[in-house]
This record gives sequence, structure tokens and C-alpha cells, in this order.
Amino acid sequence: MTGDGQNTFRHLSEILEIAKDQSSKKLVVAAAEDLHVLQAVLYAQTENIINPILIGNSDKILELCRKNELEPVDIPLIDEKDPVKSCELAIDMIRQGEASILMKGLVSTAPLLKAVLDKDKGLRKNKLLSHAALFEVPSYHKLIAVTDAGMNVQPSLGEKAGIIENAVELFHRIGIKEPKVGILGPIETVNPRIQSTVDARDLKAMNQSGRIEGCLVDGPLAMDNAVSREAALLKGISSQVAGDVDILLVPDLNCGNILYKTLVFLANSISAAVVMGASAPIVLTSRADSGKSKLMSIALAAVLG
Ligand code: COD
Repeated sequence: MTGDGQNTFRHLSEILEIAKDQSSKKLVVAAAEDLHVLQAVLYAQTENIINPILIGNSDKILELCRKNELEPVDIPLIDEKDPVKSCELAIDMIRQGEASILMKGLVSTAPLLKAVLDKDKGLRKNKLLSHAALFEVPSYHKLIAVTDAGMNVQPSLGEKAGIIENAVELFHRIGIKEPKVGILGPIETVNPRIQSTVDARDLKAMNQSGRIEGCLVDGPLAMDNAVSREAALLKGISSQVAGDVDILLVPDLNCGNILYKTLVFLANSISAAVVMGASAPIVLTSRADSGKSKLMSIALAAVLG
């Protein structure tokens, strides 16, 4: 990031460095009996990014540590063999102020999010919750976010505005003042039969009228025009956002998840992913994510937490 608040982050390791420079945050893992999660958490602890608390099947956690030469030193370990109860306990610790970051271990995404969304015992704060993933893509000139690839299945226009606000908050928190948001669709013109293009037009209007603040929104943009200035120029698109986006808003979870996995598995990218909008950042990586990606997600949550 430059002094003028532009996004010049090129590598997720720059986020890791910011996290290392801060005081360490308390992170609680729900269902911690997962080797890659344990490796990332213990590494982040040695780098003073977090102080972890592990909840889960303690026999399995200790066995995984023994077999893989991991030493859980100075880490509270709470035995809870039921993954759903483990989520509830972890959430309660956040509510009691005993930790400020929640991390998913060996439990499916939906039950964890359901527990987070519980009206009485969850982590809601009158805001939409949404997933945002920050990517280091070798062929792109800066870090770029994809949202929502993990939580909101078929977002309405209002929910898309909430998803943008959460991703913009993430960028503000890492020092980028006015991120550029590209609303993705299959074409760059509005077609009433293609809902993503209609929503894109409306979201751009909401940004222009000040209902969505702190960012520059443009759309609809097809993927090529969003990330390639040349492609945008060829199409005659004149936009500050086209070819230089910081945040890609996808039409729905299907598109988001396919884009996420494509970036990781076909484009050699690394991600750092969190759920925003709750009373604490939530590290919600999938089994398919690498250990490095899990570590980067912890670092990003530590910067946000
Ligand atoms: N933000 C805030 N409140 C929400 C949100 C949200 N994103 N989603 C639902 N709520 C509220 C509703 O207003 C309601 O009050 C309550 O939560 C329950 O709403 P439901 O019944 O629509 O929600 P659930 O509990 O059935 O489902 C919520 C999930 C997040 C579990 C669901 O949307 C889901 O399964 N999403 C996909 C998760 C997933 O599988 N991801 C992995 C793909 S990578």
C-alpha cells in the first residue's frame, strides 16, 4: 500500500508482515482435530500473530501433534468431541471476550455458520455476514478479492450491497481508501433477462448516489474487462475500474466458488479468506485450501480482529 491509500499490495506475505507487527490476537479453533489447521495455527503462534485456544477431540488433536512433531506449548485445549457443540463453545468464548477470532476446523461450513447466525447465542450484529477471499494471482498486478464465494447462496440486490460493504471494509482495514469494485456478469451491457447485469446497473447507481460508500463501483463487467485494461479498451469501455479491480462481486455462490477454485487450481493462486460482518472475523478455509492459504487467512483475520 502506498501513502495515498492505493492498492499496491502484490503478495499476501505483505499482509502476514502487518499481522506480525501487531500485538497477537486470541484465536479459538472449533473442531481443531485437523492437521493442516493445527500446522497453520501453531506456525502463526510462533510468529506471534495469534495466541490459540483449541476446542475439539483432544485425543485426536494430541495424536495428530505427536505424529507430526507439532508441540502445542502454552495452548489451552478443551475436550469436546461433538463438532457442533465445539462450534457453540468457541462462539461462546468470543461472546465472553475470551477470544477475538473464530476459526473453522474439521466441521462443515453450514453448521458453523448456522451457529454463528443464531439470534441469541451467535455472533450477529445487525449486518449481513459474507465471505471475502483475498487472492495473490501471479498474472494480476495486485491483490484482488472475490466475494461472496462461501456464504450467501443467491444474494438479492440489497444483500449484494451488503456483500460489497463488507469487502470494502476489509480493504479500508488494510489501508486502501477507495477500492475499485467490479460487478461481474457475462457481458458488459445490461440485459433485462440476465439478473446479474440488472443488479450491476443498480449497484453502480447506489454507489453514485452515495448509498454504497468508500469505493468506486462499476458494472456490469465481464471477467476479461474487469481484470484486463487491454480487453476493456478493445471493447471501448472507458472506466476507472475496468482492468484494475480490487474487488470482484460475483453473481452468486455457484460462480464465486467456481472462480475461487479456478484461481487456486488452474491459476496457481493463494488465498486468504474470512467471513466479515459478524462481531469477530471468522477464518473459514476449506479442506482444499493449502496450509499456506490457511496461514494467510489467519494473518488477515488478525489484521481485521
Ligand atoms: N447474514 C446475516 N444473517 C443471515 C445470513 C447472512 N448472510 N444468512 C441468513 N441469515 C439470517 C436470516 O435472516 C435468518 O434470520 C437466520 O439467519 C436463518 O436464515 P436461513 O434459514 O436462511 O439460514 P440457514 O441457517 O438455513 O442457512 C444459512 C447458511 C449460511 C448456512 C446458508 O446460507 C448456507 O448453507 N450457505 C452456504 C454455505 C456453504 O455451504 N458454503 C460452502 C460453499 S464453499
